Amino acid sequence: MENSFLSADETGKKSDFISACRNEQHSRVPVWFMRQAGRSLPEYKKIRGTGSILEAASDPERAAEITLQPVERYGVDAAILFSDIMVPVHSIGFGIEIQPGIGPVVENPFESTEDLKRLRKLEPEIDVPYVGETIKILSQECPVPVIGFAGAPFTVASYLIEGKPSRSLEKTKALMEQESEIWDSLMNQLSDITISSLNHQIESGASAIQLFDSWAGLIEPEIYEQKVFPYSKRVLSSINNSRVPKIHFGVGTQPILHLIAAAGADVVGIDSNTPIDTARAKLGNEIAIQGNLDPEICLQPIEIVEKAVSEILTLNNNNFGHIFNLGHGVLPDTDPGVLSHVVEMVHSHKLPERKDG
Ligand code: 1CP
Repeated sequence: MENSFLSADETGKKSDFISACRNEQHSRVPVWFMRQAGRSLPEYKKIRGTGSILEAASDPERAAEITLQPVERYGVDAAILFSDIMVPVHSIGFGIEIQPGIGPVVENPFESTEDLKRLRKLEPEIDVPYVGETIKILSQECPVPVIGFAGAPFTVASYLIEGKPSRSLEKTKALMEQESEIWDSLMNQLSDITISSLNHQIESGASAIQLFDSWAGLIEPEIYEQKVFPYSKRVLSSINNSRVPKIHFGVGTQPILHLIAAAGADVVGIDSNTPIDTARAKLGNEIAIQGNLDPEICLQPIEIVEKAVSEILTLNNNNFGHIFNLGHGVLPDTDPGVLSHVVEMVHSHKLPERKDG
């Protein structure tokens, strides 16, 4: 299926989000929030059901409705598919559960060569047909572009190896440094799975994709460059449709920002510790930037939120290549009213006409 949100010049169907991804002229700063779906919204809790998020995500009608909820509530400029980065590896039977309040838990974590046999190629139409079906429903019903996504091979590998959420990533670091061959095979297999998953989402109608390498900033820059970067680069360069913008995001990536861009991103997602002007000084003005309001600030009094939003808009200096977002995902205790207010504030900031045409 053709995705319908190409740039204004291509279809006449205008999207500020797609224009900003391409650093093209538009009048209003686009905004969406990572983890905007399925978090604190009362309407989500109502239809979420009691099973695992993996069950809710595998029901296309319900997953499409959850994806649309933040679009309707906040008026954001993009929707992100309701799914999870662990869906592809779960679907091929690696033995993953997503436990409420914890996150992905692996019954038998990845340890040795033997475990490579538990991975295989992803056949999206057979393994995750519901992802395609959800996006097809959204192509009809969603008024704004739908962002498909995947976890980058490194971040997914870290969950498979650690077995549960971890911020020290000790086992992952040990494997990548001491078992080079196993690491390469694991990363190659995960890259293939990620590529199939993203291309399937694009073929089903996703208008942009985001590669989440959430924990890329937890390893040393030199190690990132040798052991992680080549695989993310392969993933991003294997996207079949060159017109679909590619967003590449991680937390704590300031020291490796040039590599996050060089992996093949059209948009670099930055966290809240990397001021936009610092990111631009490193990356230049051609590449678009997404971010970066601190999600913790959204728990503060509204005046503090307003000040932080204005500061980001000021630092952006009316650059067209900016998509307003948080520096990481929406925190579960966030008042939805605060996010609606952020959207109003961002939208009320008008961009001037581009002088260079
Ligand atoms: O807006 C959305 O919520 C869209 C759907 C979405 C996305 C984009 C979910 C649903 N998960 C994700 C991506 C995801 N999942 C990432 C990348 C983004 C990020 O860095 O936050 C990561 C690291 C995960 C793994 C994961 N799944 C965690 C984090 C664990 C950790 O290490 O801290 C958690 C808590 C989950 C469960 C999950 N995924 C999604 C939801 C709504 C939930 C909560 C559980 C539930 O409601 O049952």
